[in-house]
Amino acid sequence: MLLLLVLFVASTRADLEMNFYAKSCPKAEKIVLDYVNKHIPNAPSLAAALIRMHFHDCFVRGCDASVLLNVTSSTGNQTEKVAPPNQTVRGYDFIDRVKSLLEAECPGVVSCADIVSLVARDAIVATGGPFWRVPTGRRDGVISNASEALAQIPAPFSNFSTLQTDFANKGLNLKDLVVLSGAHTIGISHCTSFTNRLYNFTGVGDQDPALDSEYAANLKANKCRSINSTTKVEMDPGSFRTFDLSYYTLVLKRRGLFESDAALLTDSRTRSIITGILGGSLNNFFQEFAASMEKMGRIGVKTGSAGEIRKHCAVVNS
Ligand code: HEM
Ligand SMILES: *[C@@H]1O[C@H](CO)[C@@H](O)[C@H](O)[C@H]1NC(C)=O
Ligand SMILES: *[C@@H]1O[C@H](CO)[C@@H](O)[C@H](O)[C@H]1NC(C)=O
Ligand SMILES: *[C@@H]1O[C@H](CO)[C@@H](O)[C@H](O)[C@H]1NC(C)=O
Ligand SMILES: *[C@@H]1O[C@H](CO)[C@@H](O)[C@H](O)[C@H]1NC(C)=O
Ligand SMILES: *[C@@H]1O[C@H](CO)[C@@H](O)[C@H](O)[C@H]1NC(C)=O
Ligand SMILES: *[C@@H]1O[C@H](CO)[C@@H](O)[C@H](O)[C@H]1NC(C)=O
Ligand SMILES: CC(=O)N[C@H]1CO[C@H](CO)[C@@H](O)[C@@H]1O
Repeated sequence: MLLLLVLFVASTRADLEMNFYAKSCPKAEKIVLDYVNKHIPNAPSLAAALIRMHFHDCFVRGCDASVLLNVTSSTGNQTEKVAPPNQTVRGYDFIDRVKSLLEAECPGVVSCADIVSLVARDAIVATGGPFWRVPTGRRDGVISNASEALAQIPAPFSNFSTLQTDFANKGLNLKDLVVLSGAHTIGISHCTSFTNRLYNFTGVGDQDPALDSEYAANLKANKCRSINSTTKVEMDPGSFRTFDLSYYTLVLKRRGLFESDAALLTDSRTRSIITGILGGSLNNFFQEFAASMEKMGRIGVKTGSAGEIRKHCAVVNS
């Protein structure tokens, strides 16, 4: 009895572990890695989309693949996918294709939440970025709620105190905030995510004084010609495919695209983390990034017998 109880407690409160699928699906991680290595080199911009998907997943109900759930017409539930922060998330079909390979190998064993975590890491590595450890054993959630995504995923117009609180609510500190924001060294943004800074910052047709005026003028003259421009821009122009330190250099030059990037300069602690990263080496940044990503990947995870292993990543099992 006691043994059973201990086993029960252990199984419901289990932690993530390295190579969780070693016995249940030994080839799982290799299948993910091979698929990523085969396809990401042809579509390198997806690496940015996939790490962002992982971030958005973890910030709402923990890393439980709730970001992947479709709106269900029967319940009419508005899922995380349709919340404004997610409208620009891409890569859902990439996850679905990895899932079908894993379902063919070991049906009902590998969670969509682990797939999102593994794919994000492998895709960043495949494009020359940092490696981080991805312990596995996450299970999939059964709830996805658009209003929670809107409330819990930081917005591009978030100020320092909002960012600090949003991250602290997920167990992440100021160093994690600065280090993880460094992911903006790759990828693109739609102009609409920041055109208020160019055209109407306080509602009187003004520009954000925290944004370098030359940079603003350039954006207004080229890619982001109106407040409703749907064009996309590189967040780290010139090296948007390279995972390097240039995001931080831009932020210090007041050329971070979002108010959330600029906000990192408004607090002396985060500012000195930035100068520290720039003063150190890229290797140090990669190590810090790895540590913060592993931490992010553990946010609110469901393990043991919590949640389920979805059959299709876009729908809860029936
Ligand atoms: C600190 C709070 C953050 C805010 C406010 C924020 C906001 C945004 C916004 C508004 C975009 C552009 C979306 C678009 O218009 O297409 C974006 C893109 C991106 N974000 Fe963040 N982000 C934050 C943190 C993070 C973190 C923690 C990561 C990953 C570790 C991340 C990774 C990315 C990447 C890679 C892109 C480019 C996506 C692509 O190319 O499709 N961001 N972010
Ligand atoms: C949809 O909403 C119902 C009622 O609030 C809830 O029980 C169910 O878990 C929700 N489904 C998802 C996928 O969030
Ligand atoms: C979604 O979350 C909001 C805010 O927590 C809550 O008020 C609402 O009832 C939830 N919706 C569903 C369908 O559960
Ligand atoms: C930051 O933004 C929040 C939410 O919009 C607001 O309540 C708060 O006053 C702002 N803080 C500062 C210091 O501007
Ligand atoms: C600027 O913002 C103000 C207040 O939100 C709004 O009334 C005005 O129409 C906006 N101007 C433009 C050009 O969008
Ligand atoms: C965007 O704004 C410009 C200038 O205000 C306007 O002429 C144009 O019709 C708008 N486009 C859309 C798609 O709303
Ligand atoms: C989920 O929705 C997308 C479109 O938003 C659709 O292509 C896909 O087939 C749906 N998946 C499932 C399993 O219903
Ligand atoms: C992938 C996905 O579901 N994207 C949706 C994001 O939200 C917009 C607006 O609600 C939808 O049109 C997209 O289909």
